[in-house]
Amino acid sequence: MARTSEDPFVVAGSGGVVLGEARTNHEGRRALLLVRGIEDTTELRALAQTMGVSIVETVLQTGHADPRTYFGKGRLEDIADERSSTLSGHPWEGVDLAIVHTNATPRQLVGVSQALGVEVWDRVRLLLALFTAHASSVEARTQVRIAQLQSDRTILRELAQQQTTGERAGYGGGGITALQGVIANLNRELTNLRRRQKKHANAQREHRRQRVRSGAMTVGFVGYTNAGKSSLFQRLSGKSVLVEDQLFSTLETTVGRMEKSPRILLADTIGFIDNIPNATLTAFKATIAEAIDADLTLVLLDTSDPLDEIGRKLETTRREVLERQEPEPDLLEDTNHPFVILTKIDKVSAERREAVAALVRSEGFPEPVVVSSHTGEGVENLQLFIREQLFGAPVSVRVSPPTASSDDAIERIVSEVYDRGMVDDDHREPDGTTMLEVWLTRACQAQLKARWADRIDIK
Ligand SMILES: Nc1nc2c(ncn2[C@@H]2O[C@H](COP(=O)(O)OP(=O)(O)OP(=O)(O)O)[C@@H](O)[C@H]2O)c(=O)[nH]1
Ligand SMILES: [Mg+2]
Repeated sequence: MARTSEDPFVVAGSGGVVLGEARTNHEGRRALLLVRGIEDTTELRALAQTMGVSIVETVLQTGHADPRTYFGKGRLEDIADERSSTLSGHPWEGVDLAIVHTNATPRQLVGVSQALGVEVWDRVRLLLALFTAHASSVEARTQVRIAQLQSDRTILRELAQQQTTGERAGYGGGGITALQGVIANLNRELTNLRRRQKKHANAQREHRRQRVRSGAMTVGFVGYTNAGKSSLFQRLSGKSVLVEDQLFSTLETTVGRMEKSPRILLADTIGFIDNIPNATLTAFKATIAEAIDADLTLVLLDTSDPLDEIGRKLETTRREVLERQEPEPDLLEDTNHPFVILTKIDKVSAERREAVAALVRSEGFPEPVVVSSHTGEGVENLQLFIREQLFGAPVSVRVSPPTASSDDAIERIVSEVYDRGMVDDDHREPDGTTMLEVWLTRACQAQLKARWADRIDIK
């Protein structure tokens, strides 16, 4: 079926509003980038590049953004004329997408699309298209679709509004009734997706509870996208996950055990980026919760980024972590203070590491831990750091032979210690007395002491 510029497909980008299908591959598309005023477009370009979309030209317009069309109607008409009259070989040949360098209002998206006659993305719709392209698990697909539908709905409502006020002629021949039908379908789909997501979140929460009951501790890796979270996760857990030099490779949470530390679970998750509207973020809440409501949250920063970018990313990450931390009294004993890990240190000089560490300290964080997932430098130190944060220093446990009042076999008590902590050293004396070096939480220490008061000694 041919689509006209009245069709919400054109406005709503990859949303698949009507048919429930989403375009996931944008590789090879050609786009114009519309920029209002002097702005740093590096990040948006990186996002476009990650999707294989080439920006053939940046069109600049000075002054403040126009509330209806971002660029102003006259200027957009000029651009539309130039696009429709391009001859073969012109850089604009094959352009079927315009990206506006802002988080646009629905009104602006509709306005620009109408004037140019091509699909229009703003920063948020670009991100949504990217998420849709990268979502591989059911969990990720569900949350991305929710975010996309929410965004589409704002545009459809804008179209409906324009029709009722007579600003705009009928929609695809069906007018306002057709549009309302589309919105109603969309609402139904949203309700179903939310129900599915909630079920999943509940299941995750139950898993977490079980883990806590079994004496496991969780370490969450959070940070800006491309900070090196999945690489470090892989290095520490030995579990294979997707690592790529692109933004938002990871969209879901993966949990794995830290090698040689069976009681410690690591959680790799989706990264952060500046300025995503709350509605979009809410869709990802359940996924990130796993890493943020962990016993220990590690904020990863790419040491090879420019200093001012590191400062900005640290600020974004801190805000996200604080805003999302949900106190769950049945899960957490203590508040969870984030620590900073500086990644990719193989890429920078020693002076540079120090400069970044100084910046982190000046932001009020404790001394950062430095690490390279590629060379392995600092990995052992980080493992030790994680253990110390979760368990405190290892303790010496002495288990003595049975007495008149307590007749449990030594082996019975020793195996309980093994169950609850991580044993580094195990030494047995001829009479069976056993000396253990163990990483044990304070709570576990107290429980063991209470149960075998005269048989167990912990220092
Ligand atoms: N030189 C160097 N590169 C690294 C290191 N760790 C990660 N990288 C590279 O950085 C890029 C991003 O790494 P990922 O581990 O995918 O980063 P992420 O934080 O999981 O990224 P998203 O999931 O996309 O948010 C990849 O190209 C990695 O190879 C490191 O220690 N040294
Ligand atoms: Mg990742």
